[in-house]
Amino acid sequence: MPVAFITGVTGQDGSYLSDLLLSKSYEVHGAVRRTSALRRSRIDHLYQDPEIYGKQFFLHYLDLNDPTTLRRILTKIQPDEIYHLAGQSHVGLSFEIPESTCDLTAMGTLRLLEIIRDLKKVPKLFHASSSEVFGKPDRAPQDESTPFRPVTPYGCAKAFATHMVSIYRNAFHMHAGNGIFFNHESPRRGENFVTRKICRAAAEISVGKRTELRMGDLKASRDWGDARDYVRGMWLMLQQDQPDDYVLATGKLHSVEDVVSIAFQTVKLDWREYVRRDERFDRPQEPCNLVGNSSKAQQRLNWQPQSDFHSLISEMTESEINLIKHQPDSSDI
Ligand code: G4F
Repeated sequence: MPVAFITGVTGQDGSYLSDLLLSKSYEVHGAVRRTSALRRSRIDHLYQDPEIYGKQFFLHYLDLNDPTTLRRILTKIQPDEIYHLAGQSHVGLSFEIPESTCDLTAMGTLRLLEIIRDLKKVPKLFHASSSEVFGKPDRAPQDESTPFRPVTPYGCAKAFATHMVSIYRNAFHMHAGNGIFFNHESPRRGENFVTRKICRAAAEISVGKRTELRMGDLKASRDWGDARDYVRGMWLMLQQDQPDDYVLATGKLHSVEDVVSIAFQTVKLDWREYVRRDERFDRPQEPCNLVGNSSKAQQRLNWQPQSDFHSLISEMTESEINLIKHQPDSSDI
């Protein structure tokens, strides 16, 4: 049974990756932060299954700024593969908390690399990098050879971590690779990311739970894919003989307005009646023209995005409607 260790296991990608690895008979260990608000809903189905939790799936309390604990856990479980997904992942928020964003995302990755380097059996490493490293790129679409020009604290922290992973791969011959992933969404997306925020609002407005949706820049555009395709890419990267960096993207740009329009269409409403512009959601600086070329992953990993943008946004909106239906009304409690 191969052993995998996942940082960020409670997030969207960590939860789908756990599902995937467990279906491939891995023993999966996940790192969870010890916070007062324990939100693990995305992995509840694994945690609450006595046939899985404690047998094939294990959780460990860990903070990425606590290297002694990290070293102890990794020495004990001796993973074959590490998937490093944890970090402060909200780009807008990185302008409010730049220092902790860099500590967790940039230095956290370097600390992990240092510990891995010293392990007796050096595991393979996947690092979740981001299209944010390209910032304002000088070409489109972007691929593995496009220079990094980040414009956000988050993008800068990811650029540092991405370079460090390549440096350790080359200097210490580690099987370490960066997945330079463009935006990827799903019903498990965090609630403060734009697609989930919109799909949830459309669903709530359609059942009369709220009356409007306040939004930042509707003209902003992104290359949005399906998270389930992207975690498959992570696994494929670590199954290669040679470690390398790969861009995963759909190659298609859509605007925030497109997301709004599909979500409201799904609930049969005209979005113009409900969506209001709110400059509080604007960022001091935005990347532009972020659209990826994933030819290398398509050729070498045989990776293809399988879901299309329209059905992804509709699925996310329908999932919100289901969640609302299954949430107990406060009068029932
Ligand atoms: O959904 P977002 O917050 O995602 P963003 O900033 O592109 O970052 C995500 O994708 C990156 C690339 O994979 C990851 F590295 C990162 O960790 C994260 O997963 O915003 C998307 C766009 C932005 O241009 C934003 O300004 O939507 C725009 N937007 C407009 N109104 C809004 C809003 N974003 C949010 N979150 N909320 C709004 O009201």
